[in-house]
Amino acid sequence: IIYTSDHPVPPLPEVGLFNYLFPEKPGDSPLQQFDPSIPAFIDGATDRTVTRGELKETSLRLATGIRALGLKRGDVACLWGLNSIEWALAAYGCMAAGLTVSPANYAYGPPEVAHQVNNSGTQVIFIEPSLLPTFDAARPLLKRQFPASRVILLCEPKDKPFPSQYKALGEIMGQPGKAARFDGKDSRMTAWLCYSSGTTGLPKGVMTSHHNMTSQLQAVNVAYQNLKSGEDVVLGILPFSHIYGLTVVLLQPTTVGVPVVILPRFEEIAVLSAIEKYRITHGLIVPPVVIVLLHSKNVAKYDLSSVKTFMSGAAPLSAEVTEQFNKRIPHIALTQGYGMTETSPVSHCTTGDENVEPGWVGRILPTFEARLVKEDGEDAKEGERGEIWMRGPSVMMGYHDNPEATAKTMDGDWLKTGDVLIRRDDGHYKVVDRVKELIKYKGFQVPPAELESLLLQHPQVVDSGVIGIWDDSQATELPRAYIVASADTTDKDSLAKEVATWVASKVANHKRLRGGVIVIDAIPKSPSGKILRKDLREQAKKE
Ligand code: AYL
Repeated sequence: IIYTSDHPVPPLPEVGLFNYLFPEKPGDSPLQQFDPSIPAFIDGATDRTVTRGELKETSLRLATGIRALGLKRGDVACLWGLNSIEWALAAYGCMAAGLTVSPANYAYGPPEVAHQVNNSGTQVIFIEPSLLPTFDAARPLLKRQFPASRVILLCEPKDKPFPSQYKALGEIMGQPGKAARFDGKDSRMTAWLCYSSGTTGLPKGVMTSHHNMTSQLQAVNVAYQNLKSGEDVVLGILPFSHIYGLTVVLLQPTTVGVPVVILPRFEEIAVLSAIEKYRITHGLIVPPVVIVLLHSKNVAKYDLSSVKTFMSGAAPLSAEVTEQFNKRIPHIALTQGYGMTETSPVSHCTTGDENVEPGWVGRILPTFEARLVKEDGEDAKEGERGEIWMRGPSVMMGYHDNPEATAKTMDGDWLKTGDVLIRRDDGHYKVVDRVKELIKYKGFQVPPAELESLLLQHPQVVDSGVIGIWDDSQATELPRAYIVASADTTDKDSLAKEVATWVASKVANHKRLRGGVIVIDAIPKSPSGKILRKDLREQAKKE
């Protein structure tokens, strides 16, 4: 049984992402074109504004500068920093130059960023100056040398650290060039390379083509985010380096002429005052932010009357939390989306204007097709649980340089998501379980395989299994490690503590073992040696 959307499929362009956003000739884009004087991005801390006209011109000037560095269409750029106007400009400049952009998580340490830079084949890195020491620490792990010309700082020239061997973004610009073209078949070339562990193993580069992304933006415009130019303003706190912030915050508002107020991270007072100051109408958030707002004493102190919608996605939002939120802030519609990096990302959402049951993720977006497959391979019937498989023009081209992982994840052109959903007769879906390894801490991916192999490097850990423990109070999973201690271990409690601290010193903040470290006698395994995470989860319930 194949399910589709009730919405008609919008036009799906076969053109490069940049020319879809800023067409060069008629026929490049189905999008309405807007006044160049409308703001595209506003820095929520400094008020600095970039208009649509400036965004386009700066991107085309950057394209010339990027080409002058010897880079060409299809080469890979890594973008590394917190959300900022410079980050946004660098991203649009790379798109104009036709580079594949691989955005890295700000919190990454040297081994994590080295994995992504090496695996993606990054040739140029755009980096926030505060991360230079981390990058220098990663250099010995890199396969490629990065001469000073291939390291570009994400800051204004006046804010460059002094002395600096590197140029700031504004210092590499040339005369406005032309955007690289990706017509027809070329629209299947990789535009974005975000990293996701998928259903198993280490983070892999998800090849999101120009066509994948333009199809997603077309679908989102019809069915996900109803934004109107001249009326709406979007809150830009979700990291642009994760597909959620990238697609729905960095790119989609530009398609409809709506400004984004950029803030580097979620900080309660900064967000509330930005909402009041800029009359923000739409917030893209994750469940832990809903919890903060729910319990915040500050919500009443700010004027949030401009807000129409908060869309929560990337992790489960329960019925209880939704109901509490609706009671506390009734004028804001709290909607929910579901999707994954591999679907560019949104495949399901509620829209706020229909009578949806709280805790459900709504209907399928146009362009997507879905199947619900039971463990025995049969189709799930109404109300029955099944793994959801997705198909359509926004499903990734595959994992970069990893045909084995691609083959395991795809069944023909169907993507096996590893998520278990139920579907009601009226086309609404609810996420009820996850059958893949992935843990999510506040919407960020925590691949257990990565933590498990790290744990084995600890001299007193002989085996390990990592799972997520649900924490209601923060509406997130917390990564927990079960470890087997070496025979010479005398004090298991202090080992557990020591291992948690040791891991924290080696991984990005969101991967810390906040769910604890527990020493056990043996890690439950299948006869083939696979960790039986289900058994660990059962054990956790008993503790
Ligand atoms: P990735 N409820 C439960 N689990 C979810 C939900 C949800 N609403 N959304 C995503 N997930 C889980 O690639 C699920 O296990 O996400 C899925 O396979 O980092 C995994 O997260 C994907 O992790 C939205 C809604 C963006 C979702 C997204 C996708 C974020 C990318 C915008 O409105």
